[in-house]
Amino acid sequence: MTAQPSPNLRHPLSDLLDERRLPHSWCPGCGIGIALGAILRAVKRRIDEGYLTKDKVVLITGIGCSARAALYVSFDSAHTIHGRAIPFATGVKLAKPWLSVMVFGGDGDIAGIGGNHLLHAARRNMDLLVFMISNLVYAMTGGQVAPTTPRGLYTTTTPHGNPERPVNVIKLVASQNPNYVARASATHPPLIETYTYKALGMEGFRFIEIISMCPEVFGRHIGYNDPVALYKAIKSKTKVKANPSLDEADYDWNHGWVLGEFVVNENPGYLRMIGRGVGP
Ligand SMILES: Cc1ncc(C[n+]2csc(CCOP(=O)(O)OP(=O)(O)O)c2C)c(N)n1
Repeated sequence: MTAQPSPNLRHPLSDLLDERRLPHSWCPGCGIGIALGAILRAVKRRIDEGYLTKDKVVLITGIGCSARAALYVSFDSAHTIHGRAIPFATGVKLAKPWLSVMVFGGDGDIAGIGGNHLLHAARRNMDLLVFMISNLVYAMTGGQVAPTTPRGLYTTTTPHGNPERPVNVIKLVASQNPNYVARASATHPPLIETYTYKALGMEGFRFIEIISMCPEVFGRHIGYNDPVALYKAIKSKTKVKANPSLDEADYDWNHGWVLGEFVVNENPGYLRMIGRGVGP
């Protein structure tokens, strides 16, 4: 007989999850749930400490595997249009400045189709916390090459290897000098939690890239048939650095990614600049 869980046993994040929606749709070995879990732990800490209340937290997403996160949280959220999460979130923040507005999306969503919005939200130092899940492909639609796919890698649409240089989104966002630009990885959940906790306490535009594993439509194309092998490969290619320079944000598949905080500023956010209050 299989042991049944005690009815009194609750998931530590149950207060923030809409358990009616579970199980979620992410594949075994996917990094998106790991990232969302770490982010929610940071939100929970801020709530438990009295800095935030659940009714003042909002999660806006576009479309894609990552964007499905909006369905699984039990606080206010909106699952909007591919690439347009940042403009929706900007509208929410301008209409209700007291809300703490987060955006969560894939690299195709945030840096591909939504790349223009990303640039201008960063330029404005708009009071948003944006998470970009870099699983290095357009996952939901079958693993097409994304703007972040490292050069040379095989994807559904680059059967001879990706000939293009990827966009370095850390440098792109940092060029607009917003308040926070950091890179973490789903292979390092405590780092995601630490950066999120810190960013939740700041104003202005805050951007956290999270390198993530997509075993199903990324890993398989480059020879990792086992999700654990892809996880270990990405873990071995990521290293945490204190105060890295922006040039250290460059990456390729062989040398991997430097994780760390690339930009930390305390400039006034957009809401303060236009005299609409400060808000978290
Ligand atoms: C305007 C528009 N273009 C294209 C699509 C098709 N589409 C849906 S999900 C998706 C890929 C999403 O990839 P990404 O944003 O990287 O997120 P992931 O699935 O990898 O988490 C695409 C191209 C769409 N829904 N809307």
